[in-house]
Amino acid sequence: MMQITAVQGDITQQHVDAVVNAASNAMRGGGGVDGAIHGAGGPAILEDCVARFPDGLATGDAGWTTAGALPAQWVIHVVGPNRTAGQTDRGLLLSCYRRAFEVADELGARTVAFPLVSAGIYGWPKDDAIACALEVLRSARTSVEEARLVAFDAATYERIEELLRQVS
Ligand code: AR6
Repeated sequence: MMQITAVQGDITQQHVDAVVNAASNAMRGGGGVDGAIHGAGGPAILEDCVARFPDGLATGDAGWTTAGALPAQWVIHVVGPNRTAGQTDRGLLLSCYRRAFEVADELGARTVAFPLVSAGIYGWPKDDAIACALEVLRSARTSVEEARLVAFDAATYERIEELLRQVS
C-alpha cells in the first residue's frame, strides 16, 4: 500500500528516488519548479533533456532524465495543461500524475516527490490542482512506496493536509 505524505519545502531538497518536474513542452527549462530543479541540479539535466527529448514532451505526458547534482536519482518531467493559455482539460492534469507513476515504475523508483503540477505559472486553481493530485495518488497501482506532495508555502501545505484528511 503506497503511503501519501505532504511536506512544506523546496522540491529540489527532497531525499527521494525521483522528483517530478512541472516542465514545459519544450523541456528546456523555465521558471517555478522547473527553474529551481535545473538551477539546483546543474547543466546535466538540460543536457539529458536535449539528448533524450529532442522534440520535447506532449502535454499530459512524462519522461525521465538524470537529476544531476540533486539528492534524487532521477527527474521525472511532466507537462501540465496551461490554463492561462486556455487549456482546461482536467484529464491532461490527471494524466501527468498517472504517467509519472508509470515512469517511476519503469525506473524502479520507490519514493517520488511531486509538486502541484500546473498550479503556478500555468494557473490551475489550487484546490482543484490538489484534488487532481490526490485523486491519482489515492488510486495509483504502482510499486512506488511513498508519494510525497511538496507544497512551497504554508497555506498550500495546510490545504493539502486538510484535503488529505478528508475521506474520499
Ligand atoms: N518546490 C516546490 N514547489 C514549488 C517550487 C519549489 N522549488 N517552486 C514553485 N513551487 P510552477 P506550472 C510550486 O509554476 O504551473 C515553468 O516556466 C508553486 O507554488 O512551477 O506547472 C515551466 O517551464 C506551484 O504551487 O509549475 C513551465 O513553462 C507549483 O509548485 C511552467 O512553469 C507549480 O508551479 C509550468 O507551470
